[in-house]
Amino acid sequence: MLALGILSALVATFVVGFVLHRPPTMSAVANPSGQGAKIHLEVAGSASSAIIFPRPDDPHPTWVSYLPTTILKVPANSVVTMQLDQEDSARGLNNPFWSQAQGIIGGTFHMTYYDNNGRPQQGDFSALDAAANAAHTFAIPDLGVFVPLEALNPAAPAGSMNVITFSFRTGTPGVYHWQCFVPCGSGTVNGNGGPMQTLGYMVGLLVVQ
Ligand SMILES: [Cu+2]
Repeated sequence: MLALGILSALVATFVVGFVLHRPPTMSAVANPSGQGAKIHLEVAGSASSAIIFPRPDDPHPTWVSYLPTTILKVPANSVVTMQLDQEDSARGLNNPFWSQAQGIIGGTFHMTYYDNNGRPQQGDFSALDAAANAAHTFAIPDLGVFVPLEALNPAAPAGSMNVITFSFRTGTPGVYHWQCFVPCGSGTVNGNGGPMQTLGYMVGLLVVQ
């Protein structure tokens, strides 16, 4: 009986810990600078060493990651503003088509970044200057939203981030898949495994309600 009890406890722990494991859900907050809701995420080269929302106990501490989570709850029929603090280096897009922003209000994203001399700059952009400079993308295919995220310039001071902001409109309630389109899963087949297929890293859900 004791052995059976222990076995049952181990199985239950496994099921809860691995099979049912899901990243937490983060709800959008009221946008402090205007209408609608806002989501603030960090994009890091490894989950454990992120600057703002590090996950030191992450089961995959070296995986590229959107942090703190990739399950995002936003209101229906409203404007959602995203702020993405991007600190990863260049990985490059396989398809240069994705270096063009699509589906965002006004057609442009605002970005603070660092030039080749390590000086801070900012501007509004509709695309990256080169597909090779993409670190990741934020894409919600069913909403037509595609935003390339510029890599941090190697000349930037240590601990810097590009801050990328843009807005899009949600429609009817539903659960929409979102993901990165840069094959950034280092060490997996064509870079498309691992974090590219796992909720909480380069794949997420947009819960519109
Ligand atoms: Cu990515």
